[in-house]
Amino acid sequence: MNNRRSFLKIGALGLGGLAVAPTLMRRRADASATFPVQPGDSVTMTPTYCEICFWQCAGWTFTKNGRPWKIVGNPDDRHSNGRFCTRGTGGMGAYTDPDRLRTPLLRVEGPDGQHFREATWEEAFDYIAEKLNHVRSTYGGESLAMFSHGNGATHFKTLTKAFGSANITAPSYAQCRGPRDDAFLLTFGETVGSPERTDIENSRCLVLIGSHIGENLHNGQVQEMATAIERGAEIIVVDPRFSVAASKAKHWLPIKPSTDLALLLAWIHVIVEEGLYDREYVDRYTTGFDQLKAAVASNTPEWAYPITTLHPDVIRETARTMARNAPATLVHPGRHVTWYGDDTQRSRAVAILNALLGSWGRKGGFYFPSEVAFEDEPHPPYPKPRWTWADLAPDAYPFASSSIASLIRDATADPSMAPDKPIKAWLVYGSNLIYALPEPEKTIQAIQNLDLLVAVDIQPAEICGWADVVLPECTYLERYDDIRTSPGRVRQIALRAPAFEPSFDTKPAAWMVKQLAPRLGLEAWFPWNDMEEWLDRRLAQVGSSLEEMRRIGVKTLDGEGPLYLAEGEAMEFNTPSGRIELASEQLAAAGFDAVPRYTPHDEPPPGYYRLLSGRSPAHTFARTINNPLLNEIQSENDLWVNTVTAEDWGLKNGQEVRLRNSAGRISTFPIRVRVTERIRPDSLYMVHGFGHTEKLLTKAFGRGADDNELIENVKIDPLMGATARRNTFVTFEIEETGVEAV
Ligand SMILES: Nc1nc2c(c(=O)[nH]1)N[C@H]1C(S)=C(S)[C@@H](COP(=O)(O)OP(=O)(O)OC[C@H]3O[C@@H](n4cnc5c(=O)[nH]c(N)nc54)[C@H](O)[C@@H]3O)O[C@H]1N2
Ligand SMILES: Nc1nc2c(c(=O)[nH]1)N[C@H]1C(S)=C(S)[C@@H](COP(=O)(O)OP(=O)(O)OC[C@H]3O[C@@H](n4cnc5c(=O)[nH]c(N)nc54)[C@H](O)[C@@H]3O)O[C@H]1N2
Ligand code: SF4
Ligand SMILES: [Mo]
Repeated sequence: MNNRRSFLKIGALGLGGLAVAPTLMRRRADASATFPVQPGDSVTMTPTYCEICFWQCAGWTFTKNGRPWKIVGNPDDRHSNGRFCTRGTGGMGAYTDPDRLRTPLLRVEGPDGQHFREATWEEAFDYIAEKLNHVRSTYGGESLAMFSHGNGATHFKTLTKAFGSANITAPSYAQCRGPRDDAFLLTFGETVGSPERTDIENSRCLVLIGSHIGENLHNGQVQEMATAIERGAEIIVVDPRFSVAASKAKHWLPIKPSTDLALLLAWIHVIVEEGLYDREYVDRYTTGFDQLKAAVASNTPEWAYPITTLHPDVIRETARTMARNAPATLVHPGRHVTWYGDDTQRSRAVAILNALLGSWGRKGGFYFPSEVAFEDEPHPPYPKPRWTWADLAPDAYPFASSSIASLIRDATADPSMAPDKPIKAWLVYGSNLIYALPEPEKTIQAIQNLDLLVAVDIQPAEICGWADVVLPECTYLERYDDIRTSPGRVRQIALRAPAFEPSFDTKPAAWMVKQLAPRLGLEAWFPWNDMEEWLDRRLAQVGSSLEEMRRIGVKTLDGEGPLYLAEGEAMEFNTPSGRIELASEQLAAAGFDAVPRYTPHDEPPPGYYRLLSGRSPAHTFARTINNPLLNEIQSENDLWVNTVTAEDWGLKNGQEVRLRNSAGRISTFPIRVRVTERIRPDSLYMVHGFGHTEKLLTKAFGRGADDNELIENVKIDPLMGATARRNTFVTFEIEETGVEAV
């Protein structure tokens, strides 16, 4: 207990906004017993940006006498404002975890079947090169697919393109924010990006539809929400569960899950019918208003009531609250939006609602971000692939703006989908596909069809167990990576530099790629010796240098654009009409609804409940469960069960149950029940990422349950191919007591 407290306390000190200059650091340290630096201690601080999630906060890694000490936010950084979240503060645990991968591993055939043996890097690279060269000469370079998540993948992506493949993908599109991005592209001609261009801190009314900010701990966003609340913003939360965000809200709308589109259409109806929309904005910037008005004419709050279970008075009152605060009303677009299969259309409704309120390009709504872009070093042109992922299902998903990881997986699993486009090798960098893609049995089936699976990871994640070759990467605290350039209110760059030498026999991805490239005849694409040289040249493009960035960590460059539209400013949107498209001709032309239309989703069979999932503030997906610092805060997930449901089943708080989905699949591990009023009786909830099956993850193995193995009835968004995962219906397996439902 004590340990846990003192760990959080270091984080809390980070929250105070630590001075970055070493001298100031020391002065503070001397003045305060909470910084136990003794005279003669040697303290180093090295800039980094966090890899524990994809918000990429910039901070400083501190060592004391050569030992890991702490990580704190960089006050100059607009992602963190000098404060790291719980997970980022616990990032040191990724470095100290004794369960880390230590050396390359090769799958070999022995007398007792297959096993891994430790290999040298030379052996690993030679093996990979032999297999990849064979794939290229037999099938073509296109037959390599790369899955990645994380900035460390930069050079592996270059390698994949140079090899002749455009099949580069990530679960952050079709399993995460793809539908939102495509809906905003269709409506405004631009995506909301990451970090989102949401002007939360200036919002006077913030509407969160399932976005559980506060548990979803994207740092700057949480801080902005706290600021907005302090300034008196009205918060409206739509969630079947009383989330942390709901506890800060003026209105909590405990919607029946899967019916949000009906609520959105009813809100649009009220705003249109009561004339509450921003007329001048709608006239100046939008098209399709009349079509929208006609389409939502029957979507009254009374119509939405039996669908959503939300009272018409509440729907009207919240719509008027939004209008009263507009344009500083932000209907948050969400991030993880792959829910029910009509997710792009639901996100379209969110975009349309924002357009009616005039919040796009307005203070307190969506600002216009600025970004830094680096030129690549001169290199030979990439070979032009004869086919890409888009050709795997040429007639499907016409609005997919990015590659669909699940489609590439499915085509690998079922080569008859595209017999002349075989996928024969996977390079998986920093993505535990067994947990990130739904229907893991399909992922495993796909893997059976491969000539080669290479997994690059820092820990023995489940995907490694399926690999032919496992390449152990050193953690983000032990390496350089590409410069962080993500968009924001200002043009900022951040450096990640190593605070430690790589542990064991681990190496950075950049080094791996440099060794592999010549074995594949691709060295011309990597005209540098090491990352220091590469970064220094890259930084010169913006008048900086590695030396400067090592000193300051974060740099704000000139040249940011205006954040908001000026009064009456003309603007051409990047849509076919050049305007914000309330009705979308593009969608109509492709046979889809020009204005979103509600259609009901599947209902749980009797005795079953809808399984919902989300985030814990202490963890990121499946990747941090084994981190010793974060595992100490939370080592397993629990199952939220409404009091009434618990009574029906005779369930007690803390009791262990397994779950069975409607296809009969039973969870591998049991999960503890949390009896609570904070969730609707028709739903259950758990945090994603637990229930690990890999024994080498000693702290994560068998703790809690894995939502992903239970996901069934996956619906694919016909517009862009996202895999919706909330049509999963589960019931309780109570072996221990044999209690039956009453
Ligand atoms: N069932 C279900 N599926 C989901 C989600 C869900 O909520 N439920 N969420 C979806 C969403 S929103 C997203 S964005 C995706 C996330 O999908 P992923 O990012 O693929 O998530 P993880 O399963 O955490 O896998 C990350 C892997 O990267 C490894 N790793 C960590 N640091 C490093 C590093 O520095 N270098 C290398 N080489 N590897 C590293 C970790 O050990 C881990 O194996 O998942 C999606 N899938
Ligand atoms: N701590 C932490 N923070 C994270 C991450 C992490 O792993 N850990 N991951 C980051 C990433 S990549 C992403 S994409 C985001 C994901 O975070 P978000 O985009 O905020 O959330 P979701 O996972 O889509 O939604 C979870 C919430 O939706 C509610 N919900 C479930 N069904 C419905 C429904 O039908 N209607 C409505 N209105 N609500 C519903 C759930 O009760 C839950 O509160 O989080 C980011 N932040
Ligand atoms: S939000 Fe937290 S985990 Fe994510 S990058 Fe920032 S500090 Fe790291
Ligand atoms: Mo995500």
